Amino acid sequence: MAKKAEVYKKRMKWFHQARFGMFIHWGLYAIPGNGEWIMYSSRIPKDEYAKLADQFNPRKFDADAWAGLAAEAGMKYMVLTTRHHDGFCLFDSKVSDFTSVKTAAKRDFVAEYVKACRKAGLKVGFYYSLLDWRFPGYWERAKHVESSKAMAKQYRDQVKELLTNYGKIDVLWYDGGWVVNEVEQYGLKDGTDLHKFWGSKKVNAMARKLQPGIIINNRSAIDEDIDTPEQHVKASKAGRGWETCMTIGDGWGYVRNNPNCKSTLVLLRHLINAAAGGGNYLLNVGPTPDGEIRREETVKLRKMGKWLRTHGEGIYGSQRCPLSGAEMGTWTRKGNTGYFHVSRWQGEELAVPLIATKARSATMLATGRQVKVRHESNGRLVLYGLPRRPPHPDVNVIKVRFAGEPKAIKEKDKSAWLAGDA
Ligand code: FHN
Repeated sequence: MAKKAEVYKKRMKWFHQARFGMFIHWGLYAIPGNGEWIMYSSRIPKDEYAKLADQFNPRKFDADAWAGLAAEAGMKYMVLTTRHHDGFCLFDSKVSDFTSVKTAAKRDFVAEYVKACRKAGLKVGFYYSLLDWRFPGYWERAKHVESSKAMAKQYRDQVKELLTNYGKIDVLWYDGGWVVNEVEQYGLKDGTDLHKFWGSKKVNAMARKLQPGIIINNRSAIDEDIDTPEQHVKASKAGRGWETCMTIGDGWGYVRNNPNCKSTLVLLRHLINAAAGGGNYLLNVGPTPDGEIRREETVKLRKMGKWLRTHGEGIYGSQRCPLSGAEMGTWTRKGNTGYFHVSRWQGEELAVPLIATKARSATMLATGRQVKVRHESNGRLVLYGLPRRPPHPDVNVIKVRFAGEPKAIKEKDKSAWLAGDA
């Protein structure tokens, strides 16, 4: 057991340090411009949808520009949809003609992406959908048994191609490891045996043999290395890696009219909350049919990168922190140092309750200037001598050096604070 835990800890080391990655959903679905589910949502017949491959020739695709933006945003790894549910591959495959190499583009976008990631010093992640909507056996297994088997075989063959043909790969990001009506069609109560249909235990063992340090997510019907909450931040149990994935606007793939974009502050809060729980934030972009990342996404990612250059100390490699900042902010930790990420700036003084560990000193990360500290009854830590106006418009970080690992006070008598003698 100890050996397995040691191997896992070593595998996860860079991931915990990284904290922040770029998710990229890009493929034929960018052409209609209403997200990556368009083929199913509009029930576009397979042959009609396949004609999009004749138009897919993105002249502005520049993998170095994508990787450059990710690095500028402070991201440390990237995950690209090598093949989504529509079955179209952005890589060369011996088991499919529905690829960007064998159609209009005549390019292996995955190869260009991998080269650019490495050139930018980023870790390389592959998203791969086990399911493929083009197989009738995905929808009606009983009626199309051979088709469902062929779909599972395609998965096994293509993961082998992806992990053999492109050098060192750091993350295998599975998706679509579910099936339709799993109880009726497979007699499965909760999908726990679904890995038998896919053969994912054997595939993942092969993946680890081909790529010894690879991190595999929990979406091939096996838990593997990391949990993957989607569009919300939810920390896994201590010791278990996890990564929340989110979009900036509506849809993962390109959505031409996309008014519902999150603010930079909201995106930063998600990153901070993930770091506070010891997890990562995989933030998605959906490039245009021509291969460009939209301005709405670029602007926000650049702002996040600028913030991280001054405030990233409390994010990269941060640990879980038991301190509560209530609605004022969020704590992360590194050893005996706490980082209080404040997005509601009160002014020259700020009092944070229920802190058991004595604070020795504090500084503002944005300015490097000292902040005065005072402990009061019921563990109230008063931070004062702060600038009246927030140095950064979105989130400001107060770095607090504690006398030991910061611990929280558990309120025994919920009324004690009223008299100030908790
Ligand atoms: O169906 C996919 C969806 O298109 C998208 O790829 C997300 C990203 O995690 N995963 C699935 C929905 O959970």
